[in-house]
Amino acid sequence: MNRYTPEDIRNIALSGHGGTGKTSVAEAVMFSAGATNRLGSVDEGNTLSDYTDAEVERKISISTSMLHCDWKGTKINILDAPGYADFIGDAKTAIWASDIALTLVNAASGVEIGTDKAFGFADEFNRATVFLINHVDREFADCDGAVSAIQEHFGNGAVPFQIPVNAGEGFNQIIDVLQMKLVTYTDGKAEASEIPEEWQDQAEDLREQVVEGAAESDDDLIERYLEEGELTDEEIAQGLKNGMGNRTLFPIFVSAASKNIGVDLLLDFLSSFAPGPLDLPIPTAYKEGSEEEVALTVSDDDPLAAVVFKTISESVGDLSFLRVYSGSVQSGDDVFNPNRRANERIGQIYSMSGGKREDMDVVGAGDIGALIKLKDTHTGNTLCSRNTRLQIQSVEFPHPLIRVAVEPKSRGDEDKISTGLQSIHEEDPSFVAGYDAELRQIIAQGQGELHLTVVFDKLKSKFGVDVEVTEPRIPYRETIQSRAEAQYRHRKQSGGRGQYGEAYLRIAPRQRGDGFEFIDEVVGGAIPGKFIPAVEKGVVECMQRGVLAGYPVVDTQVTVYDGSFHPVDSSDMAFKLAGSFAFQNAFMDARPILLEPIYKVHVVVPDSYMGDVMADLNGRRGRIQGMDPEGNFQVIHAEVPLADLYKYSTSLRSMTQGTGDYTMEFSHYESAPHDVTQKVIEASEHDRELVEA
Ligand SMILES: Nc1nc2c(ncn2[C@@H]2O[C@H](COP(=O)(O)OP(=O)(O)OP(=O)(O)O)[C@@H](O)[C@H]2O)c(=O)[nH]1
Ligand SMILES: [Mg+2]
Repeated sequence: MNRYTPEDIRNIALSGHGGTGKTSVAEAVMFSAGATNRLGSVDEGNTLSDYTDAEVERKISISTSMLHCDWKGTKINILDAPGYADFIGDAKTAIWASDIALTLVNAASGVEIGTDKAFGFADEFNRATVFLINHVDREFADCDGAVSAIQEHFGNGAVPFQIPVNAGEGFNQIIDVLQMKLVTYTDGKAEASEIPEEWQDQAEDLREQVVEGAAESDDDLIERYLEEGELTDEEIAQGLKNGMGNRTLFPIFVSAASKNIGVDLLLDFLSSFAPGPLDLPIPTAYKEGSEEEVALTVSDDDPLAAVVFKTISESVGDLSFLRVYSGSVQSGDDVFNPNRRANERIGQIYSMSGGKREDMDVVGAGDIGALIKLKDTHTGNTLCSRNTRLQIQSVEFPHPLIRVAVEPKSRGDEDKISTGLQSIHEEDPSFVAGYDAELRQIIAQGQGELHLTVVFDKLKSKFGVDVEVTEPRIPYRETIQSRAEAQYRHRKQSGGRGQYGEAYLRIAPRQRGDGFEFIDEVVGGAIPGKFIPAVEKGVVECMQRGVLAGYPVVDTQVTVYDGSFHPVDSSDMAFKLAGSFAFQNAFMDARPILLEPIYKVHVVVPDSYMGDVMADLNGRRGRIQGMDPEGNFQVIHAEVPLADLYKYSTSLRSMTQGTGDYTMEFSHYESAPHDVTQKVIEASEHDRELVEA
């Protein structure tokens, strides 16, 4: 395979809302470039990119696929990311690892939550955004509406570079204003001709906007443009690249990807005008273990600096997708992984076309490739040269939105399940799992139910563990509302040495979040000083076990103020028991209550769904804190008890037909209503009976 220099590489992440046509674009690109001789379709389940069984079955993308082809001498690397919210982690890392976020917009639906997310990620990582309005051949396609929505959301830097002449059914003509020509598609062939008279004015107007957009990328250019009223082709090209690179210009293209209309024009543009690895800022690298920045240059001759942005399991073993920023890697190289402090030996390298692999000799600066069977390298890790140890900051993975409890269906799989879950987390950090000692459950957390289903399928196929999924317990807390006093004497006389210890305790509520405080007010040696820590230990153990329903007691002040001892029979053990039981007695007299965790929830929905979403939040005992309009969306801020958020992502998505999105974070604890408390107490009694039986 021929080697490409960095200026001849374009790294493109296909991004945007679910179902906008990303995989269809990837297929059309590969077909147009002659990298495949059949235009596959998502509906028939035969695309290069959606090749896994789960994707074919569901007709959606689940995991980022990597594809590559040659377009007139430029190497096009494509990362076809999933659009569904459950797989947002992959969408984020694909944009992180690319230079251009090609963000698809459905001509009939306009800007959606997924568009916003893709734009936000590109902004975060300083990547170029190019919009592609797809589905232009749909009956209800409204390209003007989509352009306005894009401009309303993302500003006037978004400029149409094309006019769809006959949008809607039968769509087959595009005016390209950069080259000022009309392209007509018939039976898979594209033919260029003069722009018809009636479109001339509009095309010229648009061209002016495009040139203006190019000029505005740079002070010198804008000056020249204002003076001369025109720019040379080279200046336009430079201006376009700069404008996209510094995110002042966001070109808008049109297509009907499933019919392979428009994709060739897009490729011409991206290969000739869009920024490549040399034109965009390289992520900051730090000297290993320090905050000292290391400047990288995009050159094969420099020491290696690369990141693993994705890990997939294939029949041959795990493949790590690598983006090289500086230097190069080849098979047999010894490299270093600073995140794991591990050396790695590079084995075979592949270039991918969805599920198909081809051997690749070397991944040079600016390029992307797949490494096989690295020993100890996971998603987000840096690989660098052993001599110049540096680390590139990894992306922050999205916080989980859904939590469930899992247990293996067959006994004896406990070890396998934790190894499996850990390994899946390392491949996909947007999935998190671990044993929660307080809840005594393995809690698995992800971005949505489908995400978790995919994870559990993988757990079964790769690690041989079948799991049962249940609703997780809620980490309630117990506390008191008033002061109380109690005493307990522990005394035992059975044969040999006896046991004796007595403690008097006073307990009082503290402010929420102030925690536990222990005060020793014993005077005159009623309890000898050496036994006081045992009393405290007894109290603490009882608090951890909980009194009301088995949840930890918080925000309580405990004062030991009196007691008695026996010169021979007293011991740490006896005072621990005295402390523990005295606390338990006092607690029940101090108007105990259950506290429940409350989460801050921010829901983003289109205006039209706002009423339904608010009503649903009310039904979940949510308190609406406020609302902010954001374009056509409303952001609803609410506080909702965690107990009522189980599978909220699923409800929200079905309630809003996939257009709603939310984030949640722990806020505080507050007292649970009586009926909830009663239910929790009953459940804990039931559990206790089961354990005792
Ligand atoms: N009519 C029409 N249908 C299209 C076009 N592009 C894609 N489709 C259809 O739209 C559906 C979704 O297309 P995909 O290519 O899977 O969309 P995607 O953005 O990759 O979807 P996810 O990866 O799951 O987010 C499929 O049924 C495609 O055949 C288009 O331009 N016109
Ligand atoms: Mg797809």
